[in-house]
Amino acid sequence: MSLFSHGLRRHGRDLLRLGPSGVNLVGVWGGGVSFRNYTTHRSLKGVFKLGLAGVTVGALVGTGYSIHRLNQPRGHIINEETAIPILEELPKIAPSREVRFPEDRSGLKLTLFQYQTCPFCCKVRAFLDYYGISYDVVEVDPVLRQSIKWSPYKKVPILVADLPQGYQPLNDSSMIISALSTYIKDRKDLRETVKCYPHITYVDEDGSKKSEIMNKYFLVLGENKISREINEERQWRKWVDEVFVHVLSPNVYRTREEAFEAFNWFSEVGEWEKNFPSWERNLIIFVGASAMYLIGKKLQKKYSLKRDVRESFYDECNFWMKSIKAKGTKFMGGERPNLADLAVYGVLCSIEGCQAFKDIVKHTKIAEWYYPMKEAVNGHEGAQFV
Ligand SMILES: N[C@@H](CCC(=O)N[C@@H](CS)C(=O)NCC(=O)O)C(=O)O
Ligand SMILES: *[C@@H]1O[C@H](CO)[C@@H](O)[C@H](O)[C@H]1NC(C)=O
Repeated sequence: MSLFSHGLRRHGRDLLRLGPSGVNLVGVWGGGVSFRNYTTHRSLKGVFKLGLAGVTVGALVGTGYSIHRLNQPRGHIINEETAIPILEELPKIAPSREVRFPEDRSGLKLTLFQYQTCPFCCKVRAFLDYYGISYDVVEVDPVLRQSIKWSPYKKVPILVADLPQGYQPLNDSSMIISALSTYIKDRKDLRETVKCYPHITYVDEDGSKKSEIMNKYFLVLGENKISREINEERQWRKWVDEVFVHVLSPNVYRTREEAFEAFNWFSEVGEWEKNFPSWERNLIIFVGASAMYLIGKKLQKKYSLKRDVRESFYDECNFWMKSIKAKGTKFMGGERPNLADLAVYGVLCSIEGCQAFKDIVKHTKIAEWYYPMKEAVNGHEGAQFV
């Protein structure tokens, strides 16, 4: 019997299939990789589940919703009830940590279910930190995922707002940011705002059911002030989700050495030493880094990156920096960051400890924008607008 019996769950596309015995090592979907269902050997199962938990943390694989994919012919849209649920109760889960800003005037009570180095989770944290909005963090175990069992949506980040009407879960990093931005700007009832982001469900070309959130880059503003800036900000946010994140993984896991370095850094920021015994941590790092190295190669092809993937990374960074230069401002948003700045920054800071990051700092002008951004986010410079 093979150790990895039917492999790590997949979604979207198989990225690594190791032979007919069903050794399907890694499932990649969304932006993440999870190691699940990998063994039928009962006694080993639990051990491996635990041991491999956290590998997703390093999963800097692009989202399943790539431009590539969106451009492929679609199946049909299913007309389904898209009532957006609100919960009366949420299982009592102790937060892993609490982020508190004394100056927070948002009046929001938020819990972020996340993986520490998932780029989409970093994006949401960049937003909350910049605006100085307090939140609790629940670090989700990427294999067992008990702490999000209550949710029909199976990815992270999930943000839960404790509202007078109940607990309101918000799915998807971009939708979370749009809904909260609307709240900051108009102080509109968050529950009403959330209703403006319905899901459409469709069957894609290989017959699997998919769900997408409509309008996720749109704020729900009272007046119709569709300016050039708003349009531009939207386009860039979409670019981050559909293009920019996809250059990350092949770069972070470009060589075996880099993959190992990256996983060691994930271990550090994810406090794996605290969370796992050392043999387990080593196993995660070994299996994770080896798998992600191979997956990186597949993704390079899938997203048509250049042979030297760094070139593609530099290209995208240069594209971003040139566009800011053309505006002649400090940030894309002007003298202050906008949501596009926060999105690019959030995704990039998920790889700050990796060689790929050092290389873009060295070979592009990204630092001229990145470090002022970091200062703005860590200094909660947006707090005055909340
Ligand atoms: N479009 C989503 C993508 C979120 C996503 O793909 N998250 C990954 C982690 S990086 C995930 O949860 N994958 C499923 C899993 O690991 O169980 C967003 O922007 O929030
Ligand atoms: C979250 O996702 C679930 C499952 O896809 C869906 O039923 C629910 O309506 C979503 N909630 C929001 C606020 O979008």
